[in-house]
Amino acid sequence: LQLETDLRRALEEDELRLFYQPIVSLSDETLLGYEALIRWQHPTRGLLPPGAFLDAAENNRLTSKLGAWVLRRACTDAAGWPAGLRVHVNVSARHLAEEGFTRLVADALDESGLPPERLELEITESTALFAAEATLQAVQEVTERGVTLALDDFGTGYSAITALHRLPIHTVKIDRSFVAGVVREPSSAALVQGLLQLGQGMGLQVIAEGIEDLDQAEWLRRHGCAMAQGYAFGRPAPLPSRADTTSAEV
Ligand code: G
Ligand code: G
Ligand code: MN
Ligand code: NA
Repeated sequence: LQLETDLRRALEEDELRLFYQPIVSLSDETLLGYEALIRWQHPTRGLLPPGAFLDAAENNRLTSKLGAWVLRRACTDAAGWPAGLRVHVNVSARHLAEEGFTRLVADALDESGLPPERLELEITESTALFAAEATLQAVQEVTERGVTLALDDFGTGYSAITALHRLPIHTVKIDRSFVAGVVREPSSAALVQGLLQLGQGMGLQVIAEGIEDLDQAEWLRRHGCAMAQGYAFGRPAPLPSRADTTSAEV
């Protein structure tokens, strides 16, 4: 497949980039950390979003190569940030179930010097569906080290509750498709309130995703959501210089 070949070359030629999107505290808008989001700086097609190439990597050994690159780069970048800031890294279900995954996380942390408590791995609900023994074992091993797990796109899958039940989840990220309507659609509002209660009732951290305006931010704050992410607080962007990240403002 052409895309696969190109992607292998992109890894070798250092064409992949990590963009970072701020995660903030809703009460005072202080910066808590960043989610790493992959991009491909393609030599002829320009900057490509993950949707344009991640699927090509999902069916073969590229998954682990790409995942390893992301983890190493994100940990190295985050090790240079002020000590309070955490980094969120998206991990595919397939990669998590692979044999070397735990070792890779340990190596990425050791090589970068990033304390494990500053790394959060984002998995999707479907990961719980494939929760094979290998997945559960990997999750156990990394969380024992102090790395935390976030359940991404919370509420969109068929297995949200199963995921919460089976995996040691630390954070849930309420999907932006629900957040979008909180101010104007009673059904979205009810859904988000339910997800907030579920998360809080289980003692989890809750992040609302896809906050695009201040009305949404205010609604979520009023309904007890502590953390948020979205264009209202910052778009995914190349890593700010160290000088920029020494300020806690966003
Ligand atoms: O950045 P953007 O909103 O276009 O991301 C689209 C999707 O790609 C999101 O679901 C996000 O979780 C996923 N994604 C982004 N970066 C990575 C990555 O490094 N690894 C994996 N597995 N998924 C990623
Ligand atoms: O699935 P995941 O949550 O990892 O995907 C994050 C994706 O959401 C990224 O592609 C990012 O660019 C996008 N995103 C982040 N904030 C917003 C937002 O406020 N509005 C919209 N429409 N997309 C967002
Ligand atoms: Mn994510
Ligand atoms: Na999401």
